[in-house]
Amino acid sequence: ATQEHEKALAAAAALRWVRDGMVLGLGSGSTSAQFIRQLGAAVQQGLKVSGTATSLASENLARQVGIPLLEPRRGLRFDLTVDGADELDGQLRLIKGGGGALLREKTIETASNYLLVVADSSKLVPVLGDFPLPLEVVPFTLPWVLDAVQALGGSPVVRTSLTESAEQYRTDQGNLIVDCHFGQITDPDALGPQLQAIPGVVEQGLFLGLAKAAIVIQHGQPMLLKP
Ligand code: DER
Repeated sequence: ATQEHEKALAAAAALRWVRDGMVLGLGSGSTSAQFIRQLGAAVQQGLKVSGTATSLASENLARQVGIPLLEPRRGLRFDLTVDGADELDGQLRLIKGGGGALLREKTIETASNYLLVVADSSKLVPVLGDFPLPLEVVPFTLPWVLDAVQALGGSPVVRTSLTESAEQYRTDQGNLIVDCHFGQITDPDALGPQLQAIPGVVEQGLFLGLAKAAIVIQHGQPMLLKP
């Protein structure tokens, strides 16, 4: 199956987890976009759900397909969040942030009772790290963040805009993204907190202990993985 078909398949399998009345976290990226579109169709058929998106792009799409949206408010928690990943390992440790949405994703997913990851077959890896680890960084702090990443053994690259190649990419919050090439990350549980501790790093792309299950396409079929 093509990667797009696999993403649609994973999204359809995740949709079966949604029940009337649920408050949903809506992920970011192309797999989540498939889920949001399919969820919108279900809402048109009468499904009663509401949700909060993990990026402005997902918020715009959710609004477009008619999913009732909830503004951030105290005490707001999510019954289920469906989101993609750039990489996941057998313990459901994730690298996320390929789409630059990692801050809102981690915020919503930390406030969720259940994070269900949806992934095509390319995402499941034995060891995290082939995908460069994204950091969201406050612009002023960039030089020192780059030094600190290098001191931790990473090769940091400041992400440039997809359109104006000279421009630096900016997140929904106006921060920068630094993609860090560490090679194989043998101890993600140690590296995550080290990156988080660097002044100016607003969020880092290791999502540890957050995903409760993952729907991963294997041999063209959606498989349910648990840690
Ligand atoms: O940026 C993100 O965290 C996205 O969820 C990303 O990890 C997955 O994007 P994809 O579904 O387009 O592969």
